[in-house]
Amino acid sequence: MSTLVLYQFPISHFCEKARWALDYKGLDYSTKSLLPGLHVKTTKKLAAKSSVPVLIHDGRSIQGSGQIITYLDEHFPDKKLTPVNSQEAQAALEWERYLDKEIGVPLRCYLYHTLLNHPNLVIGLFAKDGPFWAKPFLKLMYPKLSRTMRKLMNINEATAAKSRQTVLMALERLNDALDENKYLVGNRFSRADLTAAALLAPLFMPPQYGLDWPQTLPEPLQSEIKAMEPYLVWAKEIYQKHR
Ligand SMILES: N[C@@H](CCC(=O)N[C@@H](CS)C(=O)NCC(=O)O)C(=O)O
Repeated sequence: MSTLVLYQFPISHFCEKARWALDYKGLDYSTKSLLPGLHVKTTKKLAAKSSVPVLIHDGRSIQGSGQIITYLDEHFPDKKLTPVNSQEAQAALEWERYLDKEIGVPLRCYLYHTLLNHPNLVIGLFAKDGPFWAKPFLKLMYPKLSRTMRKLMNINEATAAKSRQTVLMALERLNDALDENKYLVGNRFSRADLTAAALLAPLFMPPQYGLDWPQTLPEPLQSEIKAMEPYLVWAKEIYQKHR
C-alpha cells in the first residue's frame, strides 16, 4: 500500500496548493504539521531546502508546491491539473510561476508585516494541529521567531508597501485575463486556477483551507482587503466549484 504524507504549515498558502491538489485527486494522505522555526530540523532531513510543503510518497521526497502538483499528475494521472495539450501545459506552468512570484511571496510579506505585531493571533495560527506545548513554546520564542521571519523574508514597512502594490497589479492582470473566460487556461480548471485561488485565499479565508481564520484582521489589513473584494470574486468561485 502506498503512503502519502504531507509535511506542512496549516497557515501556508503554498501548502494549501499541495493540499488542494491531493484532495482534488481524492488521494488518501496524512499531514504532519510543523511549527515554524522548529520545522527546519525536520525538512532538512527530508529534502534539500528548509521550506514546506514536502510530500513523502513511498520513501520519495518531493519539495515545493509546483513540483508536488507535477509529481501527482505523473503518478496519479486521474483528474490531471496540468493540461494535456502541451501549449496549454506551458501556459499553465507560466501562470503558476508568475502567481507564485507575484502573489505568493509578496502577499505573505504584506500580511505578515502587520500580523507579526499581533503575537496572540499569529501564535494561534502557527500552533494549529501542533503538539500540546506549541502555544507556550511559541509564546516564549515569539520575539526571536518574529525577528527571524522579518529578516529572512525581508519584511519591513517599505517591502510591505511594495508587496501590496505587486499583489494589486497581479489582481489587475488576473482580472484582465479572466475578462471573457471562466478559467485561466484552455477553458477548464487547471493548476493555474488552483494556484491563483489558493495563493489569494488568505484574503477571503475560505473554510476549505482548514485554518481557524480570525473573525477580523488588524488594521490596516481589514480595510485594505475589503477594498480588494471585487477582485476576489472569481477566486472565491473557484473554491466553491473545485475545492
Ligand atoms: N516555492 C515554494 C515556496 C514554499 C515556501 O515559501 N514555504 C514557506 C511557507 S509559506 C516556508 O516553508 N518557509 C520557511 C522556510 O523556507 O524555511 C513552494 O511553492 O512550495
